[in-house]
Amino acid sequence: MLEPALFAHGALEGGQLAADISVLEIDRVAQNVVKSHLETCQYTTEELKRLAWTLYSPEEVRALQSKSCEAMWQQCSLQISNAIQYVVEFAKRIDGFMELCQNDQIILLKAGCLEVLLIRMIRAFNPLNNTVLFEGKFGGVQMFKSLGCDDLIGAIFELGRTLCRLQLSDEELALFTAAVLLSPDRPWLTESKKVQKLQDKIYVALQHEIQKKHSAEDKLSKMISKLPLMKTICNLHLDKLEFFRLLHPETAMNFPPLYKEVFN
Ligand code: CLR
Repeated sequence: MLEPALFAHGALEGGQLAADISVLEIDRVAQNVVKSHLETCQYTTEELKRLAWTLYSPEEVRALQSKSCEAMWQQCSLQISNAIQYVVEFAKRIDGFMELCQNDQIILLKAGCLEVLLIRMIRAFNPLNNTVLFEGKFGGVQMFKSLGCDDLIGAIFELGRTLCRLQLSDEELALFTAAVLLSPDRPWLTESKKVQKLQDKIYVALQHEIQKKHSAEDKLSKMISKLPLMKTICNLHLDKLEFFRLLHPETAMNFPPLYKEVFN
């Protein structure tokens, strides 16, 4: 469903679309997207490298596990909310995004920001010991036990592992997240043609970037093949949130405003 029109029309193979967009323009797109990503990625690669082996101790993990479900949801929504702010800033810096009507900007961000976060997660994910960065330290799935969402957490970690296997560079990550954000098939878009044009250019730039090292067709299709799992995770998250709201309306009311707005 999220498969770019590029593939559907065979434009990538034929070079038809690539020919319409000049090399210069593609370079400009790539530079802008990569710069925007690096400016808004929350943690530098060096910072993450340094943190990678800062693990929660077993006692700290136990402390997290014995928190109430409400307290843990509150903590997670705060972290997610902080991370979303950087994704919003990323979107704003992508050439063309601010030229879309405000309605479409909001639709794209609401629909795409969790997917972008899940892709960005690989920077803060250590596949060697299956841990993720949470509030300054790395920990495994057990950390999130008190949420009572083992299936959701399991799916997020599984995605982390499979995405890490692709060994995406920051450039590839930047362009992939931009392409996901600029998905023309989000419901209720008013100018999806404009979004499509932006996404096409980004996918061509991504293909160029991958080609520097690999066979682009192969890696790009592997990247795109992870989109359905991301969609599943987003829907599962919404289900869990809805259920949580029913059980704990007061806590849900006090979730960070940005988290509420995006997942209302
Ligand atoms: C993703 C990449 C961002 C920084 C960041 C911030 C918050 C992290 C998130 C990353 C990864 C997923 C994460 C989240 C906080 C809670 C969430 C660890 C590293 C876990 C999977 C729990 C989700 C619980 C839901 C029920 C809300 O640049």
